[in-house]
Amino acid sequence: MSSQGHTKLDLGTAAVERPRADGIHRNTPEFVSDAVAEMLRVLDVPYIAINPGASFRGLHDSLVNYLGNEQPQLLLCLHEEAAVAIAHGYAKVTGRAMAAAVHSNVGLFHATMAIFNAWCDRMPVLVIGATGPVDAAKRRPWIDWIHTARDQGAIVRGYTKWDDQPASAEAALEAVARAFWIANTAPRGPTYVVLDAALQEEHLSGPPPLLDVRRSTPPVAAAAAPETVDRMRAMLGSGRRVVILAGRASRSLDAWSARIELAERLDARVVTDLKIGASFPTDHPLHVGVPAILAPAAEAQTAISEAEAILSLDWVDLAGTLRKLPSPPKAAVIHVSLDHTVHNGWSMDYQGLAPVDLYVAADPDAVAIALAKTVEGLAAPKAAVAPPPQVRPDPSGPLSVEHLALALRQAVATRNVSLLHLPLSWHGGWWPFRHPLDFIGGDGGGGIGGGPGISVGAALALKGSDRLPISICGDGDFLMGVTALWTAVHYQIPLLLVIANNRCFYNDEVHQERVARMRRRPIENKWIGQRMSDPQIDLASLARAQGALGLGPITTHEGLAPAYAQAIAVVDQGGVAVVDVRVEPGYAPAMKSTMLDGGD
Ligand SMILES: Cc1ncc(C[n+]2csc(CCOP(=O)(O)OP(=O)(O)O)c2C)c(N)n1
Ligand SMILES: [Mg+2]
Repeated sequence: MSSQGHTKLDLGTAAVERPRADGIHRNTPEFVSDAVAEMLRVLDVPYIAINPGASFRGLHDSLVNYLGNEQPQLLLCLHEEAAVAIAHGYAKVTGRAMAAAVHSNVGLFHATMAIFNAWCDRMPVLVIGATGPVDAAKRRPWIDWIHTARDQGAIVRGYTKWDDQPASAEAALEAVARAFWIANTAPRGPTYVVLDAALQEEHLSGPPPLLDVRRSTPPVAAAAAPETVDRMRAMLGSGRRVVILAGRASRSLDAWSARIELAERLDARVVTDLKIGASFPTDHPLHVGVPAILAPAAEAQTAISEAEAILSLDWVDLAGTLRKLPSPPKAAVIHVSLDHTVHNGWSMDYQGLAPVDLYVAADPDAVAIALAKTVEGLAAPKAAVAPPPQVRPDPSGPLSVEHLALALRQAVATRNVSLLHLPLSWHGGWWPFRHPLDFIGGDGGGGIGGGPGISVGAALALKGSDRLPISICGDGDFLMGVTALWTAVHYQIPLLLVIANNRCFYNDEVHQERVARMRRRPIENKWIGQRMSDPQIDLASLARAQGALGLGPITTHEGLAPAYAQAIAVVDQGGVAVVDVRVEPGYAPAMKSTMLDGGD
């Protein structure tokens, strides 16, 4: 078995938690868990984020004392939700799964929120779980019994692509390889393998079974047939008014450039979405409206209504987007997606059935590249020059999220920045995206608390690149996920996290306002059960408690620039910095009106 060789391990992180060299037994696997650990190395799994548990103590020992805690390296997390969120964030940048190991049933219960986020985001994560001995005769009294369940996979089966509980060494190796392969095959998503504690700790009866990983986990081609590409070109390229809905995409620069080429040759208008990673330059003259989290911006909706042909490149919720337009769309609709292959009866994240004239079951990146080639001959119409980004700092009045954003843009000046998370109060016009790594998208499942962990995992993947990793989280999101920062500090993963701290679960104030209006009750009471005041929570102290630099609360316009400068200097030296900015509660008008109109 040989390594597939994708991984470049970072030395700073790898230097943390080295086992004693004389304790390492690298040569011959003795136990089933040694063989499983080796399989993770052969699959080139770089890291395994964990919170420890006796149910996988066999595997834990093998990772440390058989493999020497490298490839994969253990990343200790303070909560299983953080472990999976870190793996999710890593996948958002690299497109590949790392592993997360969670304790028998109880650890999995903690992990479920993050698994659901990764599922809805179609991001690969290899989740390894464990169970107390399936053979009741081998269970220790009490604890092994409460930590054994008949069908753990049932807990997550509705939002994983595949799960298994193998019963032999041979089956365990195949299960881990299959889980990794399925997770990484589009449409990507989390998979779950339960390893019986007794099986892990068994002596191998002979050499571990051989599995040809290269041939058992082949890349799956998912391109469109040439005649389908020709048909698409005919539908799009005959002088029609085209709108491209640039949905889920990889971080590939080739696919990014292909989408630009395609839009320019077709003179198409392009719409993007803040739920997912950047898929098209948002200040390109063909980009219409600003990217939004809920419904597309008004200009984008008009363009979609008036289009004669719509090309949806795996747009999230095509049905909902088309249903909510000001006037019904007249366009012929092409939808490029593989998503239907993972729709199931438990989770409705598949959204409504969209009216589609040509459904192309193929990878949207591959199709964009193929289509761009077919339109090469078309003369690119002269596009208007992009307007300069609007910078409207209004240095008066209380601090808003817009102030937070504009001062941050000024602080980073011309540096390459990756935005790893954005709060619900964000407005897509505040920060242009010009590269696929400029923004990696949201949490996927709308599970608050994912922001810090996803950001740490993404920052891990970006470590050593020229990108300044910046995450902006709501205070509620930060509070639910704050301990993920300890993992970043401990493993020397640089990250700047800015908190849009409105001392409130403000999203739900908007909802209480809506209910009060509908019922003609006092909207003045909307803050009750939402505001985190009396006492106000000292978020910078929480950051410092994890070992990060914690600055704030910043309450003045003048305070922003020096705090950002100090924080960025720490991040440049490999540290983690958190800036707590006290902002007024409020959302961009478009966001609020979509919510009040019946959106989430
Ligand atoms: C796990 C989870 N719990 C509750 C919610 C409901 N919810 C949606 S947004 C939100 C408020 C988030 O607060 P914060 O991150 O501070 O952002 P703000 O709304 O204040 O801008 C809540 C509680 C959720 N989406 N996920
Ligand atoms: Mg808040």
